[in-house]
Amino acid sequence: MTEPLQSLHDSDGDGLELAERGALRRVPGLSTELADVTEVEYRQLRLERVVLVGVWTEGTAADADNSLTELAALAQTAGSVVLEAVRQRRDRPDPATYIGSGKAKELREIVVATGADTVVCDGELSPGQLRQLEQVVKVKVIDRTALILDIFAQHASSKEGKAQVELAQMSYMLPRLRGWGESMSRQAGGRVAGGGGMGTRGPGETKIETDRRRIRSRMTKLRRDIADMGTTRTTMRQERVRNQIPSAAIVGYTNAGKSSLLNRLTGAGVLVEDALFATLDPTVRRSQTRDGRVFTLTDTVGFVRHLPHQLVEAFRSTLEEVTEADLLLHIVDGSHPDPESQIEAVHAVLADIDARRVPEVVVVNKIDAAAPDTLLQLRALVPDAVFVSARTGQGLDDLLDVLDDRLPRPQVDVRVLLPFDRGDLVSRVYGNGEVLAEEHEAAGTVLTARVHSDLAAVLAPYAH
Ligand SMILES: Nc1nc2c(ncn2[C@@H]2O[C@H](COP(=O)(O)OP(=O)(O)OP(=O)(O)O)[C@@H](O)[C@H]2O)c(=O)[nH]1
Ligand SMILES: [Mg+2]
Repeated sequence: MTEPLQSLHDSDGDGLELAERGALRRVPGLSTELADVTEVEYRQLRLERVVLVGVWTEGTAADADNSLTELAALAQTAGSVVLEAVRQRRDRPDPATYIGSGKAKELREIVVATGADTVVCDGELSPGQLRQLEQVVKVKVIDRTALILDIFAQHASSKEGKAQVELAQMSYMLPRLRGWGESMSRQAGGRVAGGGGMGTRGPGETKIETDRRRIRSRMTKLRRDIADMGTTRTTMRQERVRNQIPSAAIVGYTNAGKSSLLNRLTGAGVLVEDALFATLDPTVRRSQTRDGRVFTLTDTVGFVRHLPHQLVEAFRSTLEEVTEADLLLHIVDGSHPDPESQIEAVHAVLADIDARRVPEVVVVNKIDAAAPDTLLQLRALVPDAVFVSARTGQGLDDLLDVLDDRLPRPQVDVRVLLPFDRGDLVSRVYGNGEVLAEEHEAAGTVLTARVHSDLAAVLAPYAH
C-alpha cells in the first residue's frame, strides 16, 4: 500500500510539493476556509480596522471616489474604522489578485503601516482572488458583497429577516467553500492518476462535500421557513386587493429618507437612522388621500448599487410588497453628490424583481440639504418629480396631491339610498370609494359616489 504513494512522490513530487506549498503559505487564522459549517451559520466578520481598495475601470475620477466613499459608509455601518482607502486605475480587475500584483505588495505595506486587520475590496471577488490577495496582504480580505451581507446580518431583527439574511449568506458562502478544497481534490486526483488506485477522495474533498451538503439542506429548510413566514403578509395583501384598497410602496436607495417620509406621512414611528440598511422588514401603514380614500403605504429595504443577488433572491417574498403595489414612490436623496447614479441603481434592482411595470413617482427628498445645482439637474432629468423634505415638511402638500392623482381611482358612478341600519355600507363607500355628495332623507342616507366594481355590485339593490 505504501508503494504506489512512494512512487507518486518520486514521479510527481514537484507538482505535489507545489500544491502543498501553496496550501502551507496560508496564514493560520486568516483563512477563509471554514473550520466547521457552524461558522457559516454564526459567522460574524467583526471588522475593526480596515483598509479599502477599489479598482477603477470606467467612469470619471469623481465616480470612482463616490464609490469608495460609499464603501467607507458601508464599512462604518458595519462597525469598523476606515484607516485608509486606495484605488487603482485598470482596464479590468486582475484575475489573480484583483489589484495588480505590484499594487498588492504596496497594499501589504499600507496594512502593516496602519495596523489594519482587514482589507475590503470594492466589488465582488472570485474565491480565487480573495484567496490570492489574502496571501499577499496577510490579513483577512473581504469583498463588498460580504460587507453588505454582514450589515444585513447585524440589522436583521425579525425572524423572517434573519432567515432571509442567513439564506443569502449561505448562498454566498457555498461556492466559496471550494477555496482550499480545490487544491485538495487536485491532490487526490493526482494520487489516483499516479497509479495508487487508493484515496479516490482526499480528506479535504470529503469534508468540503459534507459541508456543502449540510449547507444545501439548511438552505432548503430556510427557503421553506421563509415561504411560510410570508403567508401572513400574502393574506393581508390579498385582503387589500379584495377590498380594492390601493397600495403605494416606498422604494429608493439606502439612506434616502424612506422611513422618515413614511413617518411624516403616517406617523408610523419607524426607525430612522443615518446608517445604511437601517430598515430590513417591511412596514405597512394605512393612510388616506385628501379626498378621503384609504390606501396603504409600505416602507421596505433600501437598495444599493450592485445589491448582492443573493440578497435579492432571499428577500424576494418581502419585495413582493413592491412588485405588487399600485404605485411606487421612488425616494431620491437630493443631498447626495450623484443622485442620478442612485436612481439608475434603484431602477436596476426594480428591473431585477420585475417591478419596472409598476407606475413610479420620483420624490426628491432632503431638499433642505441639497445643492441648488443638483436640484436643477434633477428637475431636468425627471420633469414630473416631486421635491420634498421629510425633515422640514416642505413639499409634502405636493406629494399628497400627487398621491390623490396617481393612486387608482374607483371607476363606477353610483347613487344609492342606504337605510339607516346599513351604516356599514356607508362606511365602506367612504373608505373604499369617493363620495361626491351626501344627503339625508327620511328613509336613509343618499350617497352619490364613485366606487369599485365589486362594491358597486353590493350596492346595486340600493340604487336611487
Ligand atoms: N437633511 C435631511 N435629512 C433627512 C431628511 N430625511 C431623512 N433624513 C436623514 O437621512 C437619514 C436616513 O433616513 P432614513 O429615513 O432612515 O432613510 P431610509 O431610506 O429609510 O434608510 P434605510 O432604511 O437605511 O435604507 C437619517 O439620518 C435622516 O435623519 C430630509 O428631508 N432632510
Ligand atoms: Mg429605512
